[in-house]
Amino acid sequence: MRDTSHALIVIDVQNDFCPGGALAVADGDAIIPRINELMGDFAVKVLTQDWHPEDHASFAANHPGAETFSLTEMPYGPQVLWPIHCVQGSDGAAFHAGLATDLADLVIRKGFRAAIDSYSAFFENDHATPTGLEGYLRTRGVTDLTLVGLATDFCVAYSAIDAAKLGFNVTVLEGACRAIDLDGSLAKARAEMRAAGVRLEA
Ligand code: VGL
Ligand code: ZN
Repeated sequence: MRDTSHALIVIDVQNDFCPGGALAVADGDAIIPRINELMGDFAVKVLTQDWHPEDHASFAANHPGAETFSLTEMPYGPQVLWPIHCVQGSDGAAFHAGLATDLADLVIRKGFRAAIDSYSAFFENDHATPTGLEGYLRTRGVTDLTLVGLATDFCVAYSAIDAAKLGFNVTVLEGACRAIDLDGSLAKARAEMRAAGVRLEA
């Protein structure tokens, strides 16, 4: 068991990101046994949950004429338009039934404001509005983070980069993550994580 300065952050292991879900990540559920094992190794365990209202601005369906997976410009910058996913209270937004959620200390929800997306567990996509996770971790004395979950190239990468910028020592276990890989997004995310000082391990 690692000491209390080291937290495991499990990103978005929800039905909609697993096979059969609305924004399924290939083999998204394959990481669950390893994540459950890791939860036993860490003193501090946090789960994140993508949690959108039906009128969320990241849904292509809320932009008449826009194609799913196209890019649009939001006041805070470019935004991918996604299929409707992780709607608050839906089965798709629930954690995968195989995930050992009972072991978690904290569940932090993100993406609940209609006008702004939140890939990162720390800041919404304006890179300014905090989720509160930084304060939680700092007040518990956490300095080191290990990140796992879905998807490597979006919510995991954004979270890892923000955490590194905030001064945490960050490791991403790529073997316990799976990617969407949209137009080279995985290669780009890996390069950006490395540049931010994130350690990438298997
Ligand atoms: C995610 C796209 C939209 C993720 C969440 O968890 O990586 N990706 N919402
Ligand atoms: Zn989302």
